[in-house]
Amino acid sequence: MADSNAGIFDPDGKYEQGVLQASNDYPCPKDGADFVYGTAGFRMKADKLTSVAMTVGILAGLRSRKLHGQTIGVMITASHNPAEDNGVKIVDPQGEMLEQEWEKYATYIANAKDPQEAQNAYMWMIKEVRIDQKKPASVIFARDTRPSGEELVRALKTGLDATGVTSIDYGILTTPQLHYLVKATNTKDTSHPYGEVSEEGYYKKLATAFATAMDNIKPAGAVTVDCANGVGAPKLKEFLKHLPADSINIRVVNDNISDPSVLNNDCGADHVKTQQRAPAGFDGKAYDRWASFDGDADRIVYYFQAEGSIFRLLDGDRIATLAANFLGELVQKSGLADKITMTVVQTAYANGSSTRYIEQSLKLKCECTSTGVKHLHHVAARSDIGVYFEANGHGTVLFSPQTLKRIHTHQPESPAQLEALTTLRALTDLINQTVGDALSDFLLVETILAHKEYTVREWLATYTDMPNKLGKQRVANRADFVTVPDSAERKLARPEGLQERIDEIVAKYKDGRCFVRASGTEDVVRIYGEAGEVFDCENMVREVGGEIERRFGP
Ligand code: NG1
Ligand code: ZN
Repeated sequence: MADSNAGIFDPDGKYEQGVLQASNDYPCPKDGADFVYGTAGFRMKADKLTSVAMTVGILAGLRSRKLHGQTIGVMITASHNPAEDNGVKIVDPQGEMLEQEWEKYATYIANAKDPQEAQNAYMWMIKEVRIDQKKPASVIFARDTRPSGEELVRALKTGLDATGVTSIDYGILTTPQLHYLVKATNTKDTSHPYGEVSEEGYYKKLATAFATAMDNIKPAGAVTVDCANGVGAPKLKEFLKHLPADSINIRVVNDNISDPSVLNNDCGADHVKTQQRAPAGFDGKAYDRWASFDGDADRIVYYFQAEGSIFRLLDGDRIATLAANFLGELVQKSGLADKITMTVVQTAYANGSSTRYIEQSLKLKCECTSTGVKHLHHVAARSDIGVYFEANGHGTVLFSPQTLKRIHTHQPESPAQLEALTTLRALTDLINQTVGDALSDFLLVETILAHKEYTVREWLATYTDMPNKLGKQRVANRADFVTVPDSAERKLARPEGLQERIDEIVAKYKDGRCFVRASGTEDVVRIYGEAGEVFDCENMVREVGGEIERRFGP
């Protein structure tokens, strides 16, 4: 598995030559694909991505050199997208997403049209970002189960080797496991090591925390997990080997990773959330608890069927509210209520009822950010405890360094305080601090349901979702749709006059809310609406969509 390249210095322009050679081996496609490093890194049809993977190797090495040799991660995955797609994304030293400033450098070097341009781009960056090529560079990488990952790894490795980067190939992992390893690697020799630097260490950390959190608690009954026929399946099974046999009653389905065509096909978190439908192979009886991971296991949603086969979704908003509620109780019961505050961070796609429940019932501060987890993560990191989730099931809970210290040094004044504090401490280890993690979030939800003795019925009853609809519309140019700064994408500044027209339409419907923004991952604009009644909601979204099609359609 491990493999390294000890070359460090470039006194004779060896790396510059390397870039030239690597770009010869992996030339940019002739049709001049316009590569953009977006919210999810580079993502497209896998066969268009080889040259990009090579340039990501070069860039990740530069990023590491710039950060004095701290280890950078590269993950090869296209998450919930179809099997023929793939993606490459860079992970910063604490396991967070690549700094925004560097996204444009990634885009710049990926679009170099020939080897000479690639070399020029490399040398320009050395100057522009002031990179000391004598500094060491270290990168670790992994991929999901997509067959195209093997070729992309070869391309990536070519970029790394060409520029003298020490690298380790971790083979097939979930996205959050790679994030974990990056943080664990960079904190290894510090006073706060994140965990053992191995896949095994990841399982051990979660298993120990889960066992502590569930000490003397009866598990919450049977649960079935749909793994989208992706990497989550083998990794969840591997994790289960680390738990005592009776600690969880679980069945793993959609676990076929040998046939790439079934990956994310009619199954997985994205399918369940967007289609509002159970996955292929669903055989649940009324009120059976099910969960779905996405293709790289960084998203999770829960769901069940109520009487009369009515499908009920427990999405990211539900996980956020459940987690915020439980963590709030633990903080209070531990005697820390006056020392630790909590914020919930959502996007405009969060159901309005969840926001009202957070503010009015849980009495917590709720913030709304632009779409994309890096925005949520950033805002959540400002709080003592920041709970953040996108409605689609990507999210986690962040504990600030001072909060972690408080939780770990607090002296309980009663056995009840000690009990709550022990669970709270375990949760700080159970919850992935780098990124949304389906496996870690799954264990968190299972822990909470067990503690609260909730079935899916009680969980759903905490509040009632507003009827909602997520529509999309193709337009001539989605770049024409620009949102008002600091509006968390809830209002359009352009095209001129459109927002006023949307406001007029929304005003016709009781408790209506509707906003439009350009998708960052698809060539469409998204139209999200909520209203007091289902048919009002449908009509409102249809009317707004019609208006956009008429005036701005392709
Ligand atoms: P876009 O296509 O920009 O709406 C989608 C999701 C985001 C996020 C990104 C990255 C919705 C409405 N949008 O973004 O939440 O997950 O993909 O994968 O779910
Ligand atoms: Zn994903």
